[in-house]
Amino acid sequence: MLIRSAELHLAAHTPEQLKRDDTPHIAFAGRSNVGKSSLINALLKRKNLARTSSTPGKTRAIFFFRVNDAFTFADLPGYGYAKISKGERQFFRVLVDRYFEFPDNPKACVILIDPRRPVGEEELSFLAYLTNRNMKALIIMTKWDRVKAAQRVKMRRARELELAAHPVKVLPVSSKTGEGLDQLWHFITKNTKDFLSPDA
Ligand SMILES: Nc1nc2c(ncn2[C@@H]2O[C@H](COP(=O)(O)OP(=O)(O)OP(=O)(O)O)[C@@H](O)[C@H]2O)c(=O)[nH]1
Ligand SMILES: [Mg+2]
Repeated sequence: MLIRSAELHLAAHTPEQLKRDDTPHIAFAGRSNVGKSSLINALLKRKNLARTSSTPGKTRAIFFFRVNDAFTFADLPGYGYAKISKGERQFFRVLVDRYFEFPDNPKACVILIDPRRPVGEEELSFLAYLTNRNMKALIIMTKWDRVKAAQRVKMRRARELELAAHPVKVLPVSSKTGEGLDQLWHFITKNTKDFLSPDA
Protein backbone atom coordinates (compact mmCIF):
# COMPACT_ATOMS: atom_id res chain seq x y z
CA MET A 1 0.00 0.00 0.00
CA LEU A 2 1.28 3.41 -0.94
CA ILE A 3 0.83 5.72 2.03
CA ARG A 4 0.45 9.24 0.71
CA SER A 5 -0.78 10.70 3.96
CA ALA A 6 -1.42 9.56 7.51
CA GLU A 7 -2.39 11.89 10.29
CA LEU A 8 -4.11 12.01 13.64
CA HIS A 9 -7.64 13.07 12.83
CA LEU A 10 -9.32 12.95 16.23
CA ALA A 11 -8.68 11.83 19.81
CA ALA A 12 -11.90 10.92 21.61
CA HIS A 13 -11.45 10.78 25.39
CA THR A 14 -15.19 10.79 26.06
CA PRO A 15 -18.21 9.49 24.11
CA GLU A 16 -19.28 13.10 23.48
CA GLN A 17 -16.08 13.71 21.53
CA LEU A 18 -16.84 10.98 18.99
CA LYS A 19 -17.73 12.30 15.57
CA ARG A 20 -19.38 10.62 12.66
CA ASP A 21 -17.47 10.63 9.39
CA ASP A 22 -17.99 9.10 6.00
CA THR A 23 -14.80 7.03 5.65
CA PRO A 24 -14.64 3.27 6.24
CA HIS A 25 -12.97 2.35 9.52
CA ILE A 26 -10.64 -0.41 10.59
CA ALA A 27 -10.61 -0.69 14.40
CA PHE A 28 -7.64 -2.18 16.27
CA ALA A 29 -8.63 -3.90 19.51
CA GLY A 30 -6.90 -6.12 22.05
CA ARG A 31 -5.50 -6.31 25.55
CA SER A 32 -3.27 -3.61 26.83
CA ASN A 33 0.36 -3.88 25.68
CA VAL A 34 -0.44 -6.45 22.96
CA GLY A 35 0.94 -4.09 20.30
CA LYS A 36 -2.00 -2.21 18.73
CA SER A 37 -0.29 1.16 18.42
CA SER A 38 2.96 -0.44 17.18
CA LEU A 39 1.01 -2.29 14.50
CA ILE A 40 -0.63 0.92 13.27
CA ASN A 41 2.79 2.58 13.04
CA ALA A 42 4.24 -0.42 11.18
CA LEU A 43 1.36 -0.45 8.67
CA LEU A 44 1.69 3.27 8.06
CA LYS A 45 5.51 3.21 8.09
CA ARG A 46 5.61 5.90 10.77
CA LYS A 47 7.74 5.64 13.89
CA ASN A 48 5.56 7.30 16.46
CA LEU A 49 2.29 8.39 14.92
CA ALA A 50 0.38 6.18 17.35
CA ARG A 51 2.05 6.44 20.76
CA THR A 52 3.54 3.22 22.06
CA SER A 53 5.00 2.24 25.40
CA SER A 54 6.29 -0.76 27.32
CA THR A 55 3.98 0.40 30.14
CA PRO A 56 0.52 -1.10 29.61
CA GLY A 57 -2.46 1.25 29.46
CA LYS A 58 -0.82 3.82 27.24
CA THR A 59 -3.71 4.40 24.86
CA ARG A 60 -6.45 5.96 27.03
CA ALA A 61 -8.76 7.29 24.37
CA ILE A 62 -9.79 6.28 20.86
CA PHE A 63 -7.29 7.75 18.44
CA PHE A 64 -8.40 8.08 14.83
CA PHE A 65 -5.80 8.16 12.07
CA ARG A 66 -6.91 9.22 8.61
CA VAL A 67 -5.02 7.42 5.84
CA ASN A 68 -4.70 8.73 2.27
CA ASP A 69 -7.77 10.90 2.98
CA ALA A 70 -9.72 7.73 2.20
CA PHE A 71 -10.10 5.55 5.29
CA THR A 72 -9.53 5.60 9.04
CA PHE A 73 -7.67 3.46 11.56
CA ALA A 74 -9.08 3.53 15.10
CA ASP A 75 -6.62 2.74 17.90
CA LEU A 76 -8.81 1.53 20.79
CA PRO A 77 -7.84 1.58 24.48
CA GLY A 78 -6.61 -1.84 25.63
CA TYR A 79 -8.98 -4.03 27.61
CA GLY A 80 -8.11 -6.33 30.48
CA TYR A 81 -5.54 -4.05 32.03
CA ALA A 82 -5.60 -4.87 35.75
CA LYS A 83 -4.14 -1.63 37.03
CA ILE A 84 -6.89 0.68 35.91
CA SER A 85 -9.84 1.19 38.25
CA LYS A 86 -13.19 -0.49 37.74
CA GLY A 87 -14.75 2.88 37.03
CA GLU A 88 -12.20 3.68 34.36
CA ARG A 89 -12.64 0.29 32.73
CA GLN A 90 -16.39 0.83 32.63
CA PHE A 91 -15.79 4.26 31.12
CA PHE A 92 -13.64 2.77 28.31
CA ARG A 93 -16.32 0.18 27.69
CA VAL A 94 -18.99 2.86 27.24
CA LEU A 95 -16.66 4.79 24.93
CA VAL A 96 -15.93 1.73 22.76
CA ASP A 97 -19.62 0.68 22.76
CA ARG A 98 -20.67 4.11 21.57
CA TYR A 99 -18.05 4.02 18.86
CA PHE A 100 -19.29 0.67 17.55
CA GLU A 101 -22.87 1.90 17.63
CA PHE A 102 -22.16 4.58 15.04
CA PRO A 103 -24.22 3.43 12.07
CA ASP A 104 -21.87 4.13 9.16
CA ASN A 105 -18.58 2.91 10.59
CA PRO A 106 -16.51 1.04 11.54
CA LYS A 107 -16.53 -1.53 8.83
CA ALA A 108 -14.08 -4.09 10.15
CA CYS A 109 -12.09 -4.93 13.25
CA VAL A 110 -8.63 -6.33 13.81
CA ILE A 111 -8.29 -8.12 17.16
CA LEU A 112 -4.76 -8.58 18.42
CA ILE A 113 -3.92 -11.50 20.69
CA ASP A 114 -0.76 -12.68 22.39
CA PRO A 115 -0.04 -16.04 20.71
CA ARG A 116 1.71 -17.34 23.83
CA ARG A 117 -1.43 -17.18 25.99
CA PRO A 118 -4.71 -19.06 25.65
CA VAL A 119 -7.45 -16.97 24.05
CA GLY A 120 -9.26 -15.24 26.91
CA GLU A 121 -12.90 -14.70 27.76
CA GLU A 122 -12.48 -11.05 26.80
CA GLU A 123 -11.46 -11.89 23.24
CA LEU A 124 -14.24 -14.46 22.84
CA SER A 125 -16.96 -12.14 24.11
CA PHE A 126 -15.61 -9.31 21.98
CA LEU A 127 -15.77 -11.59 18.92
CA ALA A 128 -19.38 -12.50 19.75
CA TYR A 129 -20.16 -8.80 20.11
CA LEU A 130 -18.74 -8.11 16.62
CA THR A 131 -20.59 -11.08 15.10
CA ASN A 132 -23.85 -9.74 16.54
CA ARG A 133 -23.18 -6.49 14.72
CA ASN A 134 -22.29 -8.27 11.46
CA MET A 135 -18.80 -6.86 11.51
CA LYS A 136 -15.87 -8.48 9.74
CA ALA A 137 -13.03 -9.46 12.06
CA LEU A 138 -9.48 -10.76 11.76
CA ILE A 139 -7.35 -12.17 14.57
CA ILE A 140 -3.71 -11.07 14.65
CA MET A 141 -1.16 -13.06 16.66
CA THR A 142 1.27 -10.29 17.55
CA LYS A 143 5.01 -10.14 18.29
CA TRP A 144 5.49 -13.26 16.12
CA ASP A 145 9.24 -12.48 15.98
CA ARG A 146 9.38 -13.51 19.65
CA VAL A 147 7.97 -16.97 18.98
CA LYS A 148 10.59 -19.61 18.28
CA ALA A 149 10.30 -21.33 14.92
CA ALA A 150 9.92 -24.74 16.58
CA GLN A 151 6.85 -23.56 18.51
CA ARG A 152 5.04 -21.73 15.73
CA VAL A 153 2.90 -24.50 14.21
CA LYS A 154 1.82 -25.86 17.59
CA MET A 155 1.03 -22.42 18.97
CA ARG A 156 -0.99 -21.40 15.95
CA ARG A 157 -3.02 -24.63 16.06
CA ALA A 158 -3.77 -24.15 19.74
CA ARG A 159 -5.09 -20.60 19.19
CA GLU A 160 -7.11 -21.67 16.13
CA LEU A 161 -8.71 -24.45 18.13
CA GLU A 162 -9.72 -22.04 20.89
CA LEU A 163 -11.27 -19.76 18.26
CA ALA A 164 -12.93 -22.57 16.28
CA ALA A 165 -16.48 -21.51 17.20
CA HIS A 166 -15.98 -18.23 15.34
CA PRO A 167 -15.70 -17.77 11.58
CA VAL A 168 -12.47 -15.84 11.81
CA LYS A 169 -9.02 -16.10 10.26
CA VAL A 170 -5.83 -16.04 12.33
CA LEU A 171 -2.76 -14.24 11.02
CA PRO A 172 0.71 -14.11 12.60
CA VAL A 173 2.30 -10.65 12.40
CA SER A 174 5.42 -8.91 13.61
CA SER A 175 5.51 -5.12 13.71
CA LYS A 176 9.24 -5.44 14.25
CA THR A 177 10.18 -7.54 11.20
CA GLY A 178 7.16 -6.74 9.02
CA GLU A 179 6.10 -10.38 8.72
CA GLY A 180 2.38 -10.70 7.92
CA LEU A 181 1.85 -7.01 7.12
CA ASP A 182 1.09 -7.67 3.43
CA GLN A 183 -1.65 -10.14 4.32
CA LEU A 184 -3.04 -7.69 6.85
CA TRP A 185 -3.12 -4.97 4.16
CA HIS A 186 -5.04 -7.40 2.00
CA PHE A 187 -7.75 -7.64 4.68
CA ILE A 188 -7.76 -3.86 5.11
CA THR A 189 -8.07 -3.07 1.40
CA LYS A 190 -10.77 -5.70 0.96
CA ASN A 191 -12.81 -3.98 3.64
CA THR A 192 -12.20 -0.42 2.47
CA LYS A 193 -11.71 -0.85 -1.27
CA ASP A 194 -14.71 1.10 -2.54
CA PHE A 195 -13.11 4.18 -1.13
CA LEU A 196 -9.54 3.78 -2.39
CA SER A 197 -8.18 5.68 -5.36
CA PRO A 198 -7.02 3.56 -8.35
CA ASP A 199 -3.27 4.06 -7.76
CA ALA A 200 -3.44 2.93 -4.12
N1 LIG B 1 9.30 -7.80 19.64
C1 LIG B 1 8.18 -7.12 19.37
N2 LIG B 1 7.74 -6.18 20.24
C2 LIG B 1 6.59 -5.52 19.93
C3 LIG B 1 5.87 -5.77 18.74
N3 LIG B 1 4.78 -4.97 18.72
C4 LIG B 1 4.82 -4.23 19.86
N4 LIG B 1 5.91 -4.55 20.61
C5 LIG B 1 6.28 -3.96 21.91
O1 LIG B 1 5.21 -4.16 22.84
C6 LIG B 1 5.06 -3.04 23.71
C7 LIG B 1 3.61 -2.52 23.68
O2 LIG B 1 3.30 -2.02 22.39
P1 LIG B 1 2.12 -0.97 22.12
O3 LIG B 1 2.03 -0.85 20.65
O4 LIG B 1 2.31 0.28 22.92
O5 LIG B 1 0.86 -1.77 22.71
P2 LIG B 1 -0.69 -1.31 22.80
O6 LIG B 1 -1.50 -2.52 22.51
O7 LIG B 1 -0.92 -0.11 21.95
O8 LIG B 1 -0.84 -0.96 24.35
P3 LIG B 1 -1.92 0.01 25.08
O9 LIG B 1 -1.91 1.33 24.36
O10 LIG B 1 -1.41 0.08 26.48
O11 LIG B 1 -3.24 -0.67 25.03
C8 LIG B 1 6.09 -2.00 23.25
O12 LIG B 1 7.21 -2.11 24.09
C9 LIG B 1 6.42 -2.43 21.82
O13 LIG B 1 7.73 -2.07 21.42
C10 LIG B 1 6.39 -6.78 17.83
O14 LIG B 1 5.82 -7.10 16.76
N5 LIG B 1 7.55 -7.41 18.20
MG1 LIG C 1 -1.59 1.75 22.39
